[in-house]
Amino acid sequence: MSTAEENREAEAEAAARAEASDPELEALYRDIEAAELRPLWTITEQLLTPTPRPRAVPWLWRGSVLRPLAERAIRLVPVERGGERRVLSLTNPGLAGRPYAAGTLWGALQCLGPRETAPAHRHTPGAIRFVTEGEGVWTTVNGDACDMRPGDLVLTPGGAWHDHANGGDGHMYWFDGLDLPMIEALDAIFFEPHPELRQPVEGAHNASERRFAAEGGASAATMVPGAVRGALDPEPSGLLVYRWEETDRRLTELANEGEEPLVSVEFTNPRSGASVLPTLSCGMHRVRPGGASAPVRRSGNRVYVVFRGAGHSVIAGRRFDWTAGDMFVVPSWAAEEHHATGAGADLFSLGDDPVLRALGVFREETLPEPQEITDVFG
Ligand code: GTQ
Ligand code: FE2
Repeated sequence: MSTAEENREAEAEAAARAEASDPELEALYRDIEAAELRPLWTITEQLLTPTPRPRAVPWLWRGSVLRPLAERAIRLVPVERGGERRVLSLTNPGLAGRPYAAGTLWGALQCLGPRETAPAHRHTPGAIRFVTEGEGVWTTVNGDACDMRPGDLVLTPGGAWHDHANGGDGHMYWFDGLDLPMIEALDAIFFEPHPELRQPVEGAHNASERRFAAEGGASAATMVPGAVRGALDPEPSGLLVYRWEETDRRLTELANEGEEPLVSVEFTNPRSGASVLPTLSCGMHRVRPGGASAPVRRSGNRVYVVFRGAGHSVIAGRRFDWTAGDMFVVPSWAAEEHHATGAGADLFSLGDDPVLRALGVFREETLPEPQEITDVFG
């Protein structure tokens, strides 16, 4: 340390001592606090951090833990009376018990047993469903019954009536993603139960899908390579279901075009090209075996669901090994890179970036070097 630095430090210490022992100054701080005020100069470093400091931590929930717990809940907890929705919410240990995957995102595993119905209701938070396992369930959205199969994405936009009905004899499991914490932060939560357990279904199932096909919906309009960057739309997508066959086809095409270790599509509102909901983006990522995706970090939170395959991700220097059925969260500004083994892997992602992009605060950067792994999760 130079003499100048030593002097400066000594001066600062002396000033702090003087402040601490100045009765007039102490009285000022007491009176400020008593008046329900806070002096910015004592808290500015906590508030205006150089980069985002999310309280949520990188975390992973294993399907091998989630799935048996959901199965036990199917056996023990009724869903129709009192039970409402049988949902296990991903609860990030950094969030002091709040039931959120990240500060802005709700993520959960929902399940239904044979012939069960999760009662109809509507709320201001918007939701997406990504099916992981099972068949026979449809989600009815404003009278349109959307059949759900593994790999399908189903939207229940904010304000839309929705219920989930299992018409079959099997168990069904899917990932729920909601903007609930965002809408809560905006003090804008409204919820309303429907007078009936199931809302009436108008006509044949999958009306939005047929309407979109009849309008000549080119498959290109339902997803774009990479991510939606520009278009903003306060309206959610009118197309309520995105089929796995189409997603798989687009990913296969993209993977065949090049050699990149990771190819991505984002699901889009076919009318505007914007993200599927005004608050939420959904994507699907195919990780080639052997390679490693470029290390990137972004502002905004993401939740991933491993749909197919196995591999690991390095998140903020920590290695998270995963396999199909696992779910993990990448909090804002944590660096992430993905590796797949075997035949490669498909990762579904949920993000809050449409909101950040709309407000002009989204940032993304690629790091020059792969991350050093300092720790292994779990
Ligand atoms: O299925 O309607 O995970 O309202 C959280 C809130 C699912 C749903 C969740 C919900 C739902
Ligand atoms: Fe709901």
